[in-house]
Amino acid sequence: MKPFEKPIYVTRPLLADLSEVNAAIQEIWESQWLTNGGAKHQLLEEELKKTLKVPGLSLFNNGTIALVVAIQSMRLSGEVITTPFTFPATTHVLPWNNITPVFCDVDEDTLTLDPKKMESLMTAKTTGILGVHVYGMPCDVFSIQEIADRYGLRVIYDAAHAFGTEIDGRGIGTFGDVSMFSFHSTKLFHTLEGGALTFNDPHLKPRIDLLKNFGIKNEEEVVMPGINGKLNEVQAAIGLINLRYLDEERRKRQLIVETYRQNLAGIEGIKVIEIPENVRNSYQYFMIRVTEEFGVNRDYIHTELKKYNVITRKYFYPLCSDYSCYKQLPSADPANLPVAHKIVKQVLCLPLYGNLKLDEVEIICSLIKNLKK
Ligand code: T4K
Repeated sequence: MKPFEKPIYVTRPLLADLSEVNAAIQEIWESQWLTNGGAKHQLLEEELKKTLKVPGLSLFNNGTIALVVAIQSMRLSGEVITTPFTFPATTHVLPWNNITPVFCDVDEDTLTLDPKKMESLMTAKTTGILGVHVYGMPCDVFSIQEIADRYGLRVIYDAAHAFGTEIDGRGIGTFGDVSMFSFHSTKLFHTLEGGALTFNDPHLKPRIDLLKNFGIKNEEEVVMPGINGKLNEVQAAIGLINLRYLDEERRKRQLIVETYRQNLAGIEGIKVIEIPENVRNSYQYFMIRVTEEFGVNRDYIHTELKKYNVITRKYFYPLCSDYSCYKQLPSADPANLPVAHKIVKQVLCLPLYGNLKLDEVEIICSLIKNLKK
């Protein structure tokens, strides 16, 4: 088989028709209102509340700053229990808030926080749980809430991958105290860079909005040490346009995922991510696990596919607990994280984006099958 002429990346951003973008920018220019909670910002907040089925939402300039603010909004301190199997941003927001991350192992099937392993990690300093709906797969939100209630802890979810994920029709952003969504260009729904916090408690909105705007209450009062987390009007406009393309993008991705599943079914040593029946998929990533039975390992597949111009990604290798800045923490000891250490060597995200052609998906699957020993 010949390599693809152009690289096939793990993802490509949804690009709206440029004429729509130009028209929106013209409107913004005419209004002379470019940022600081303008009309498009307000409209996008309202639209996203409906799309995500959440009662409260605040937009941000990126998901990471949103998560920093989520922790501030909950007044967390001391130690927070979190997963090592995630993008660096999830862990990093804790030391940015003077909090020590306490790594908890993940569940072998969902690859999210394992509630059964949480209680042994609690200390008098524990104030919260920070879970990640990795690849849009929901954490065990019910068990986590039960534990949090018993110990009086706050629950924050990193839902960066979970735009549109629902459990039994309930928006994923309604679980826990606060959830963060990322609207980075690599996400199914994006605003170039951007993000949001969602919450059920209506009293949180003023505090979160103050925290993202320097704590400025009015011209003469600054009431808390806030940061600049604001999304500008051009980004909000891109978001409003991209919302029009959302259903189409989801449908295209669904077909691609089905094609992968059909073509990879029954291959010994390739496990495809299984989203439970009562869960609506976010179609953010298509992850496979390469196990021993395949005969060659994940890294081999990753390298070989590159030779054919297929650029897969080992999201999320290495574990955050193995970064030089965290590996000295007691909870980062591999003995505490056996499942995470096992699965992190197996995971591989294959290309998934609306414009990926189904015959390209079939070729990628054939290339993988040909590598089996
Ligand atoms: N929590 C979790 C669980 C996350 O996954 C993330 C971000 C965050 C928190 C933080 O949210 P933000 O602060 O970012 O809103 C990318 C994204 O930059 C990052 O947002 C995302 N997760 C992560 C999973 O993926 P990289 O380092 O893999 O990006 P990069 O530049 O290698 O891009 C991946 C591929 O996407 C490229 O090979 C090609 C394609 N691409 C990328 C960009 C930026 C394009 O085609 N066009 C583009 O403009 O992190």
